Amino acid sequence: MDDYKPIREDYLHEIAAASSLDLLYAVKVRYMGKKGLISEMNKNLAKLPPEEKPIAGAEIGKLRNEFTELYEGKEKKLKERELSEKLLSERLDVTLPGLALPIGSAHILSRTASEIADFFASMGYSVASGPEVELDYYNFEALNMPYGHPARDMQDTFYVSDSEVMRTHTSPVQIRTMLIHKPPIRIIAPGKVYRSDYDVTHSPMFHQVEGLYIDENISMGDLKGTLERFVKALFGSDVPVRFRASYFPFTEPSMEVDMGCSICGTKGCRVCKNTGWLEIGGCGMVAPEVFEAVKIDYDQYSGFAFGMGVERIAMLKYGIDDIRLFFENHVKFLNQF
Ligand code: 2NM
Repeated sequence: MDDYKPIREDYLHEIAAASSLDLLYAVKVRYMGKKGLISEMNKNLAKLPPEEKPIAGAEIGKLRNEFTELYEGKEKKLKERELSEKLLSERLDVTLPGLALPIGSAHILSRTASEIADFFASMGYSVASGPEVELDYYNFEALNMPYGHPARDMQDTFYVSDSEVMRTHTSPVQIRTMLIHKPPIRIIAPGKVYRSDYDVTHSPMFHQVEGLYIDENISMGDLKGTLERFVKALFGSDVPVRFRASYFPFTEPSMEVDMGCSICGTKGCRVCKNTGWLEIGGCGMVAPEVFEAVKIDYDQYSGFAFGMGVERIAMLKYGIDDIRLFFENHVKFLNQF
C-alpha cells in the first residue's frame, strides 16, 4: 500500500499543475492509459502472494476511481475556462456601425440608353439585339451598301476578316429581325458599334439606339410624330423639332432630325454653330432595296427606321463637350450624374 502513496501524491500534483486540456490529457495517459502506471500496477499484482492480491487489487481499483474523479473534475474546470476565454476573445460588438462602402450606380451612358429605351417601350417597341462581330452581308450588303460603297471604306470599318466586320451601326439587328419575323415589327436595337474614328466627338466604340416599325400603311407622318414625341419626352415638351432632307442608302426618303438648341434657346451659340439647331439623329422610310433583301412585300407593307448615338444624346442633354469623358471614367465626372 505504501508504494502507492508517492504515486498518488505525484498524480495530485500533476493534475493540479495541468494548465490546459492537452497537458491534462497527457497526465491521464501517463497514469491511466493502456501502458500507464495503473496498468503496470495491475500487472505487478501477479508477483504478490495470493492472500495479498485481492487487497492490493481493491486498493488499485480505489486509486483508479479517485484518479478518474479528479481527472474529470479538472477537465470540467479547464473546459469551462477555455470556453469563457474563447467567448471573451471572440466577442463581437454587434452595435458597431458597418463599414461605409461607397455605393455605385449605373453609368450615365447606360442611364441615357435606358431612358431612350423606356420611351420606345411606352410606344410598344420591344428590344432586339445581335452580334457585335457581324457579317459584312448584314452590316452592308442587305442595307443597300454593296461592295465598293463609300460607307464601307477601310478607314471607317474595322474588318475582322474578308466577310466579317465590327458592326458600324445596329441596323444589321433590324435586318436579322426582318428575316426572322413577319410584320408587324416594332423594335429598337440598342448596343455598341465600332468605327475607326477618334477625336472630341468620335470614339472608336460608341453606342447607338436604332428603331424599326413595319406594318401596313406606315407613313412619314407616323415617323415624324414618333420622333417629335421622343425629343419632347427626353428634352422637354417645349423643345422644337425639325426634319431636314438627307440621304441614307437604306431609307428613301431620308431625313435628319434636329432639335432646338437647348444651350442658347435657339438664338445661336458656339455649340449649335449659330444655327439654333442641334442634330440628334437620322431617319427615313425603309428603302425598297432593303425590303427586297429581307423578302418583305413592299406593296403590302411600309415602314420607317431611325437611329441615334447615345453619347451624342447624353452630351446634348448634360452639356458634355468631350466624348472621351464617358470612357475615362473619372469618379468625379461620373458622380455628377
Ligand atoms: C439611321 C437612319 C436612318 C436604319 C434603317 C434600318 C433598316 F434596317 F431598317 F433598314 N435600320 N436602321 C436607319 C435609318 C438608321 O441611323 C442614323
